[in-house]
Amino acid sequence: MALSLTQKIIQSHLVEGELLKGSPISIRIDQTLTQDATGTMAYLQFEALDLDRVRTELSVSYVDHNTLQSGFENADDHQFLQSVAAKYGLYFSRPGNGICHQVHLERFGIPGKTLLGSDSHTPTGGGIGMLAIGAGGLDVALAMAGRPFFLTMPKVVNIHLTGHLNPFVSAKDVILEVLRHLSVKGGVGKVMEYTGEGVETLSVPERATITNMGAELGATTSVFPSDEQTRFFLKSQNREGQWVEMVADVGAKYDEVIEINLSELEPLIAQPHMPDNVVKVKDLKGTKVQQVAMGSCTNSSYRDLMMVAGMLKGRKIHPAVTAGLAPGSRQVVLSLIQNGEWEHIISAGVRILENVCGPCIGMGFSPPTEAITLRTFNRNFLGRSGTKSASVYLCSPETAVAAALTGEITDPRELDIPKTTVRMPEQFPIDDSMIIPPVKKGRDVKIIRGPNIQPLPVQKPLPNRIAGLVLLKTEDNITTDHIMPAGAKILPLRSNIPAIAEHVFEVVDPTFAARAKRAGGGFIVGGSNYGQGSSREHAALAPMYLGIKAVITKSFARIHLANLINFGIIPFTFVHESDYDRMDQGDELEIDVTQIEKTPLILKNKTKGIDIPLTHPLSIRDIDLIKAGGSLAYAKQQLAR
Ligand code: MIC
Ligand code: SF4
Repeated sequence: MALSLTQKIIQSHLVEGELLKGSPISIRIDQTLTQDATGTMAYLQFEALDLDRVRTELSVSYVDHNTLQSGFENADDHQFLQSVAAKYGLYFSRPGNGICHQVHLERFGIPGKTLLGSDSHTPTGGGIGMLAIGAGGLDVALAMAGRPFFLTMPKVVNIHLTGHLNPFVSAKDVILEVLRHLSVKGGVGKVMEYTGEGVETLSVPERATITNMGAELGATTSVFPSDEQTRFFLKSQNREGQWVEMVADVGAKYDEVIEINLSELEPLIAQPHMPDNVVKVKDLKGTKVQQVAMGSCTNSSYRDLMMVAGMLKGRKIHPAVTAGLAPGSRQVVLSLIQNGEWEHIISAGVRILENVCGPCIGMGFSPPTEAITLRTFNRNFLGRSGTKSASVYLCSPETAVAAALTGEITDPRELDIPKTTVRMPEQFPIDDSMIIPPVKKGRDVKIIRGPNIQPLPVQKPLPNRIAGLVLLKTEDNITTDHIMPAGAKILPLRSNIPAIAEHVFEVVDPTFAARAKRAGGGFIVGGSNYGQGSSREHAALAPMYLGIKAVITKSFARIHLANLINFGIIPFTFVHESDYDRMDQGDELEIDVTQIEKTPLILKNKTKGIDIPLTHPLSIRDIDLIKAGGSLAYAKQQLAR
């Protein structure tokens, strides 16, 4: 049978199951990555597994999220992570070296390999032909322990590209077009596989922009073939030896086909507060802009910063706009310093931030009250920028620079700037001195644990009956940024669950944590696509700590669903979606879960005096795991065998 590239990579890594869409499978993981904001938990969990060393081909621990260090907390985490990496045989990318996904693409990604990362934008690796998937920290810890990764065999959607991008239209516009078409839930249960002659016209970083933001579709991942462009990129990184050709078989069948003619695309922009709220840039022409932020794992590559520098050359940032740039990696900055382009960015008056996530996750550079800010990032969820009243628009570097120069939303094609394209270099400067390689014998390394590193809370085994109040009823498309916000105040508490739990649902209802504690826990009722966005398992772990027993929704997003199961919170869905309307905050509920295998289960809404049938997406393994008190307890039993 002719296979798609996705199916080929899955088949060559298959541990259990069959290539039957919708059925449970498990795959071998070759590489893992973590970042500091999810990594501390992942390594606490890995430690709990009592192994000497990671069992992957390669595992890398990056520090890129929590680097403000306005107190001891972030710095404590960094020391902890560095000592863990030394002890267990991981590469450690030091703070300031760059954003995990950008650096991984440059220095570690290999076509045809599997990569599991504790960050939802891990699919960036699809730009180099990897099957790169985002997951919760616990799943990554288990992969580091050599355990397979469990997922549902995805549908494969073919995005067939023809034509070529016109000047000032870029890869970001491609993925914004896909989001406009499919929405933030259009990719759930699917892998987006790019083919067609348009693919050859895109460099690896451009492809990575597209696969990166495929996360916003809710997709399992996105993947490009590995071809001559991929070889060229690997060669420029002194890694040509790691290149292999990876393409779909001729005649491969796809579950869906979407045609995009690159030549017909125009500059696009996502309006507040969802990445799929996409319109043409020209439709917003003239809207005044107060801030422009460039960078993030979506748009901070050599290609993007060269475009920014080229457009800024000899020009100045508009006096009404503050512009900031957080470069993707030290390598990108070094390249632009060496070729002389960096000067144009500095001369124009751009504020230079660290080579980290920074403003993308609300770590500094928050916009002013009620400001309009144009960002080259991937998420514009309410409050994520650190300013709840601000309006965040997502766009390409070209559109961002156009606004920075004119002070208003402007189609970059209308600027009086010669239309240029960026040529990728034959050779990048290679300096891995900020990546500390694993030590041979880690056994004697002592793990450094400052006071910000608190022990893991554990879940109790599943009782026969769960009861309590509906503590919150939410709408559709609730993100993990709503459930467990990030930003400069909360992010430093990622390795301290009792402290971070105080902020659960803060942007939705600041009384939530106190009410949950007072009630001794309870239930959350949600709409569809509940838990989309970030992979942060804190959005499950902190509610678990507050005593949340089950979340009852119309549907769940993939990574959050897995995280809930991992921490023993039962994910129920309504048999009849209309029953959502029969539930209110404050209702008293009771569910008998002795026969959890058999659906429907009956939820007794005692306040309303009605019975509501519930079901769940749990596999037999998931049920065992929930009964065992969560994934960690279950895995320890398995490894002990
Ligand atoms: C994000 O973009 O939301 C993050 C911060 O990178 C998260 C991970 C986290 O919350 O630590 C993600 O995308 O998974
Ligand atoms: Fe960092 Fe933003 Fe990328 Fe998340 S989306 S990894 S916060 S740059």
